[in-house]
Amino acid sequence: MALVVDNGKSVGNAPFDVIVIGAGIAGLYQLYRLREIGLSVRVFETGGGLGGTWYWNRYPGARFDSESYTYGYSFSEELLAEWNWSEHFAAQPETLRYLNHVADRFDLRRDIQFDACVVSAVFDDAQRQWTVMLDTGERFSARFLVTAIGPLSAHTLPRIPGVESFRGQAFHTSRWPSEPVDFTGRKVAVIGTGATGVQVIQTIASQVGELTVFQRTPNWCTPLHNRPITEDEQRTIKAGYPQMFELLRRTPGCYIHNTDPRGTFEVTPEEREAFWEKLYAEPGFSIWMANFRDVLTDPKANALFSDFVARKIRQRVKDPVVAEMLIPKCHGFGTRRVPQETRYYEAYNLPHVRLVDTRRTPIDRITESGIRTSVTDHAFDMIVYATGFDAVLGAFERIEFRGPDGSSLKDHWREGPKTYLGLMSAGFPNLLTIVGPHNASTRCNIPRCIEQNVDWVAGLIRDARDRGITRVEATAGAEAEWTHHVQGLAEGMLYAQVDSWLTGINSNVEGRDVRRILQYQGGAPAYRARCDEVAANGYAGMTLS
Ligand code: NA7
Repeated sequence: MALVVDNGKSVGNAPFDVIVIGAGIAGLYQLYRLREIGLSVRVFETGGGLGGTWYWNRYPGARFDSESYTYGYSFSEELLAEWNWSEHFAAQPETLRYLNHVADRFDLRRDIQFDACVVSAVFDDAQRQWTVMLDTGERFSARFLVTAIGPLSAHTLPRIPGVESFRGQAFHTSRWPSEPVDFTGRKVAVIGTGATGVQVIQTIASQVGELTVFQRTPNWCTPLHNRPITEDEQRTIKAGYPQMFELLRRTPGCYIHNTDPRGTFEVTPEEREAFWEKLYAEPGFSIWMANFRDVLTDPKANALFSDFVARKIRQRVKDPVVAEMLIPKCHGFGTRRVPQETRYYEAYNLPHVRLVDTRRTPIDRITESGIRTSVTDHAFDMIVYATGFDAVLGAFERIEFRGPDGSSLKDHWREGPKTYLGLMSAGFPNLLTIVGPHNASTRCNIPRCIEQNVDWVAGLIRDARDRGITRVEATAGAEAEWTHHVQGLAEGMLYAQVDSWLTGINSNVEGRDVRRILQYQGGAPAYRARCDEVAANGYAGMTLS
């Protein structure tokens, strides 16, 4: 095999057409599509197995909030026909089995290199190719580089002194061990009450000896209403796939739920209450996605609905002091990610479950034996860090991307991401950032937006190959226009006025204290239309040579 030579030094085997970073849902499907058009592809995956999110997040209680059958890949009728989801909202082991099944069925593994962590990627303009370096020092080159690194993959431990000093067991939820963890009789602390913390807490509460939850900010959690899929439902789901995917193409977030066209104050108080009761009894995200059209934009509508959910929390939590601690006071419903729960609030009615408000009694440090707050020392056998991710940007910053003039992507995005279609950045040719910032995918039933991103990127690379084009790059003007457009779409949205990972805030990471517009808020149909228009117009906004 020919060697690529760089300044007289061998840098690896013959270049691939495309290198993909990440073997999660996006990377697997990108590999499938690129191989289908006859390209040589190598996927590098940090994990020891495939699945991305579903490989790493194997903590107790991890499961979908999207209906299972809306989440699976849609590209293969045979796959849709043969796979039976067992529950309306499948748990992590089933999803990981599904992704492994997909990889085997389409023979994807042979192009994936596991335990391969990419640390840098440098573009050589003379060769018109990227060279990526792994943490082992090995280097590989390709004409195109596709990042499929996920918006929630760079996990973060809390910036609290003493994290390394704890002598008991400690796990971040996104680095959960593969062997079973026994909670029986143990004193367990959970730090964090986001979507992950909620799933962990409700699952382990009945297994532990004692559970202490350290909550900094409560979230508005609503019932998931999960249940098994019956045989009749299975048949109906499979027969209805074409219509369902058609519906998902029309809704803003590619969920089966669509915004109610009515305004909150256009109906009588009785109608409103009945509608909200109905939503509260419905499965999944309908309460967030199919609510009145103004609940996420009009502060008065939002406050009224937040009051409704607060009443539910008060009804479900026996101790009124604890109930008040669990009701968010500094942000309205749906302005942060809504955790979906199953008897989460009832967990706080158990005698061995305690809630600590870390705003009132901050965590001073982690000690050898547990957690020291401003008022006392708590002893634990185990600490679970459900402290989340350096969302959207973190995974990009953990790899050093350098364009042809040596400038880094991190510097280019220092004041916030600058992209074209959330898929490219000016100054970084042949780099395609699927599911990256400013892309519809981070506000989406993610596999649906992943499929759109991947198909678009595969189309671009195929067209480039067919036309003998070896370099594609977003223009600075197109990047500025798209970035401005994305920022404008977020104006007036209540979520943009609140701290959370959706706005890029993370107290555990230096510099993540300024809110950023990270997501495209125009809805997946408009995003898809714009991407299609760009392609149809000969990749307007890009230079191709
Ligand atoms: P999230 O939603 O970012 O939640 C992290 C939680 O950890 C949240 O409650 C944080 O409180 C808390 N946290 C983080 N750092 C600290 C420190 N230093 N001290 C106390 N508490 C802390 O991550 P998840 O994993 O739950 O969910 C991420 C997404 O994955 C989720 O939205 C789904 O889409 C899938 P805070 O709210 O910042 O006050």
